[in-house]
Amino acid sequence: QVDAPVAVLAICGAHRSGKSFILNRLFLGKKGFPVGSGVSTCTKGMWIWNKTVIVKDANGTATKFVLIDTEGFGSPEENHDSSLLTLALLLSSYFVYNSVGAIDEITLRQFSFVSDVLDLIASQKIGHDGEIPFNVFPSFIWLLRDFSLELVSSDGSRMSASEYLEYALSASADEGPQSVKSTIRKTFSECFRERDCVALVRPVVDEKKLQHLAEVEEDDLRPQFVDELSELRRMILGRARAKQINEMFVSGSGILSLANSFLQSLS
Ligand SMILES: Nc1nc2c(ncn2[C@@H]2O[C@H](COP(=O)(O)OP(=O)(O)OP(=O)(O)O)[C@@H](O)[C@H]2O)c(=O)[nH]1
Ligand SMILES: [Mg+2]
Repeated sequence: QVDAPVAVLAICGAHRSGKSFILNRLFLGKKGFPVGSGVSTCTKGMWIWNKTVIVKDANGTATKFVLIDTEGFGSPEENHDSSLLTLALLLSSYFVYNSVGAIDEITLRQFSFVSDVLDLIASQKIGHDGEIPFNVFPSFIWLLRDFSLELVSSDGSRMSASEYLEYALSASADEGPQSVKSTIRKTFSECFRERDCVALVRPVVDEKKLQHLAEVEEDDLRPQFVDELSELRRMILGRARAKQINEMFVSGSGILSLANSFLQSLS
């Protein structure tokens, strides 16, 4: 029913890593997508919040968001990781990738299939002459959770979280240009030209509260976490743009049609 252009924000990443919790705290308050405290997968498949959420930035500019929460990757239960990641990437205009701790090679390999998605898009000739339009892929933010390492390089100089992401993406000298690692890094750089990284500390210290964060009041969260959350919100609003396909803005019903056609292609 939404006629206006909408920004579509999707979150993906490891299962049981606080994806639903962070989406709620960013946009929906204490109530929102279900957050689970046990070991079994909480979010199944893909959930779209049933209202658009209007968020105003510091200048009062309002953006309408459609929020998408997804099932976590690497669940010991059913596994639809690459289909979910593909669908979330194609539907969103802003993509949040959630992982716990440092960026490592195993997590980066999660993106190796993105090059296959690129080939698929090229073969479907979504862009002119099979060229992939820039805005097919969303703005990207890598969210590091429970991050407690010092952000300093080997020569001791400080770096931002985004510089850390670039460092993790830079290929080392002994990697050949055709190696899997190099391909992932190249594809990553080509697809996500607008990319950032934000590190968040543990929201609380107490283990019991950590298991039931959905019930924890904002005042009981660590001040550093609250500050980092505000910075994250500011960053998202600064980068969020309405979803476009081939220069056309997509409305609410357009998102549904897109979801349908992507699902058919994936099937
Ligand atoms: N250590 C830690 N725990 C968190 C954090 N955020 C949420 N949690 C806890 O992690 C558990 C899972 O939170 P969810 O938001 O349901 O995680 P999820 O990634 O959506 O889980 P799935 O939907 O099952 O993939 C809950 O017990 C939360 O209280 C965090 O930043 N750090
Ligand atoms: Mg969840």
